[in-house]
Amino acid sequence: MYNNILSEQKKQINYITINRPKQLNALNKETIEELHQALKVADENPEVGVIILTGSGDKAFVAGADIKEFADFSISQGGELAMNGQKILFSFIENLSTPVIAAVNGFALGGGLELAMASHIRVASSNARMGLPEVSLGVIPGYGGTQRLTQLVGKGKANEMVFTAGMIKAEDALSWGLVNYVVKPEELMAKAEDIAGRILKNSASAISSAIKAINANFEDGVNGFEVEIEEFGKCYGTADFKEGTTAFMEKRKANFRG
Ligand code: CO8
Repeated sequence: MYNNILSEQKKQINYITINRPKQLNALNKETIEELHQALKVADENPEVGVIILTGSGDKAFVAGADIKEFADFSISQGGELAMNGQKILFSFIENLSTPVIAAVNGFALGGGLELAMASHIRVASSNARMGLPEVSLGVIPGYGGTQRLTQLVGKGKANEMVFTAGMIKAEDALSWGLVNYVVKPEELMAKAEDIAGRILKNSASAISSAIKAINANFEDGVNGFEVEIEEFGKCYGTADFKEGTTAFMEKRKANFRG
């Protein structure tokens, strides 16, 4: 069905793997479109509670946008590239109602790090290397990197990472707050699944509301507190709210996904 990615569902987790190992999983146009499609399908499937995104092979999560494909673009094509990519993949992921965990299994560079940063949670293997090398190519990060890196690590560290175009090690990414956990490569998927399992115990509709409220903090001209109030109110109309509160009164575990 897809040429550049694999999408597989086990229990309530949808695994999406970028599968161009010979190109270190670089994101060409077709891969971006396929990722959009697979994420949309997973998000709309009520059987899916968490999406785990990773790269094929043991070397790279994603080594960036496919440089070979974009090297001769004009100004307008460059702008369009960034705008379309942000719309169909990077902002799209951030605003999905299903949580996305990026399992960063190696190089996450340029568009690859931007993909991990657009995901809701990041776990990295100890061999992962992260960076935004765009200025070494004469461009800047165009898939939301200047914004999301600054949100995650603060302006000073973001400036350093973007201006130097350098790579940082997984341990540094952890201490900077760029990733949530660093584990041995062989433990990466288990760690992502452990987080997924803890998410899956909870109300999918409440998590979807939480994503909207948290994201609202970063939207221009939007009052996040107001979005929180609105989403909080909406929860009262859900079956999950009834189940969660009833289970508490009955001193049993809530069964949200039965
Ligand atoms: N795009 C296309 N192909 C890639 C990319 C990429 N981003 N990264 C790696 N590859 C390919 C290599 O060309 C090579 O292919 P081949 O065997 O046909 O020559 C294959 O993957 C294996 O790579 P290497 O032999 O280089 O592997 P190494 O282990 O020696 O090095 C590195 C690994 C350090 C990750 C190295 O591959 C590298 O530096 N890659 C590029 C990283 C990069 O700069 N990424 C950011 C891209 S820019 C971006 O994402 C924003 C969009 C900018 C638009 C482009 C403007 C020109």
